[in-house]
Amino acid sequence: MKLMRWAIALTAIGLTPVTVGAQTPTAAAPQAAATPTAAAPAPAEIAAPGAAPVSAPAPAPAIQFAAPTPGIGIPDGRKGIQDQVTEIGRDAAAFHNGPLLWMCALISVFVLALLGFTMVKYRRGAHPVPSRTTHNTFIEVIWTVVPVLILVAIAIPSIRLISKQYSPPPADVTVKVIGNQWYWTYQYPDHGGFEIISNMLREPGEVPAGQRTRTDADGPKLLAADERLVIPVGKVVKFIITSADVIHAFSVPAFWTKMDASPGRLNETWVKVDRPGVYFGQCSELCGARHGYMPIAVEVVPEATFNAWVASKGGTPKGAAPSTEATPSTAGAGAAPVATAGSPEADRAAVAQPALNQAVETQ
Ligand SMILES: [Cu+2]
Repeated sequence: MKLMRWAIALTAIGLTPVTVGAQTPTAAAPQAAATPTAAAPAPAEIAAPGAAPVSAPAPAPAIQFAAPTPGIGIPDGRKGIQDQVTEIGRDAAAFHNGPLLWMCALISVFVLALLGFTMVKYRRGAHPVPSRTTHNTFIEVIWTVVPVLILVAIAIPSIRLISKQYSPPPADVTVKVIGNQWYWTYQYPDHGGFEIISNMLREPGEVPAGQRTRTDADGPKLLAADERLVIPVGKVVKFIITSADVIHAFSVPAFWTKMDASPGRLNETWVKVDRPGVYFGQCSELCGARHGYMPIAVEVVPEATFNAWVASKGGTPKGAAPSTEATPSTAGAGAAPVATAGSPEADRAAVAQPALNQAVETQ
């Protein structure tokens, strides 16, 4: 009888942690397994091993990343600017493809025609004695005033566009984007401060067996990333952009977004994407040996899906008290505050971080 009681007690002790561990929201996110935030167990779960299973919150579902749409948000061989999915992008692309290109073409043709006309008409054979004309007030006024008018015609819509880009509406979502050699870190300060580390996905055969490799559902070669930057559709998303080491540039062509990520400096840009989907970009500033291997994969989803994704990463809805599970990564160089960039702590973190980087590991 005594033996039986011991057996029951031991069974209870052995089972309890397993039951509680299975309820962690982070465990429900398979694609997050590589991130430190997902791997770190929440302190509350460790502190209460005996909690009744029924009183614990249900695990938040992880979202499934969508496959990219051919021709949208990815290069597809067409020349020119990618199809734009933001209002500013559409305005800018229309301005470029319309008035600007026409003006460039007309001016080029006019100058070429003028050159050809002069070369033929005033060639040495036809004009053995060159003209001694040095000034013509009327023509000088024309060639000064007309270019000025052309530049003013270009400047007015350009300045209007720039002013729109630099006067963002109040942000619904804020994402801090940190460039690292050679991967991206995305932090969500308004959603509990959780952090995502995004590495390029390598091709099958390029990494040791068992590691995740790229599939067509992830995106094209060199653009697919293991973790995507997820933002809600139709919402104003503010990007605060900086770097933990050298100058990078955060660029997503379909959003008309390109902004330098400079160490010790916070640059800001914003987007309001009106179409769900997957959009790819790349670091657009030469930043070192693997500059070409730090893609940006953005997934734009409905707000409900965004909230589910935030919960699956241990985040909280905007404005809610930070969850105890949303412990920002302390391992990443990106977690170091910008103000301390260059400090011994930041240097140590920068050295330690590449251990998480699949690209560096397999270099
Ligand atoms: Cu870079």
